[in-house]
Amino acid sequence: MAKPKLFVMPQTRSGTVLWMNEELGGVCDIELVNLKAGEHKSEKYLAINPMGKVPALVHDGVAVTEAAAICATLADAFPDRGLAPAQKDPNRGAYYRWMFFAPSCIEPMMLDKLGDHKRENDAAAGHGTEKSVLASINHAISGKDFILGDTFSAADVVFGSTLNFATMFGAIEKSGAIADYVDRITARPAFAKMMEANTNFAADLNLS
Ligand SMILES: N[C@@H](CCC(=O)N[C@@H](CS)C(=O)NCC(=O)O)C(=O)O
Repeated sequence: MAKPKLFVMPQTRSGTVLWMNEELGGVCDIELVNLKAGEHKSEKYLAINPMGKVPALVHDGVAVTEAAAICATLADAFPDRGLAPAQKDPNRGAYYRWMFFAPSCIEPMMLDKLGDHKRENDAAAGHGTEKSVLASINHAISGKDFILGDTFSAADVVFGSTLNFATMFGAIEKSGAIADYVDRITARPAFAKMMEANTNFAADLNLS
């Protein structure tokens, strides 16, 4: 079986899928897409992701975009690594819940906050309010090490990566259970390997 291929740009949301790749032991081939050189808008890349965005995955001839979907796909492709609950495990629902919550609620809330964007009708916004998103984040992680309790999973890669960005950019305060969780997941050896790979890829592309 050909290795899955990740299309990434260092210092972007690609960090999430590069971290996932490291948690799996480096199962993917990596192709750099230089956003600065406009490679994400090339005909070749738009055939993979018409959004013209990274990251993307091609596995067994199928293109997958969206960092969360890529992490879920990779976790299922390598079940022996134990990064996703089995199909019939009741925890599978919680795993999906928080994996989807990160891009659909935390991320838009973060962008609203950083862009000082006010909405007229909070009830119609799928990502709720800053207050409800923060309450949900605390509900997801308080009193346990990881999203699923004692077991680290791909949901922590997605949820944790989003929270790490949100606290780094100042959209969410890094304190209490959120600080403990972010510190815990970013202390993982695979996270450090991803950071090192990011630095090397940035040097390959002559980024400062
Ligand atoms: N919803 C996508 C977002 C991907 C995204 O916005 N990627 C940015 C880099 S962080 C990008 O490729 N921007 C280039 C552009 O839009 O021109 C995901 O979760 O993967």
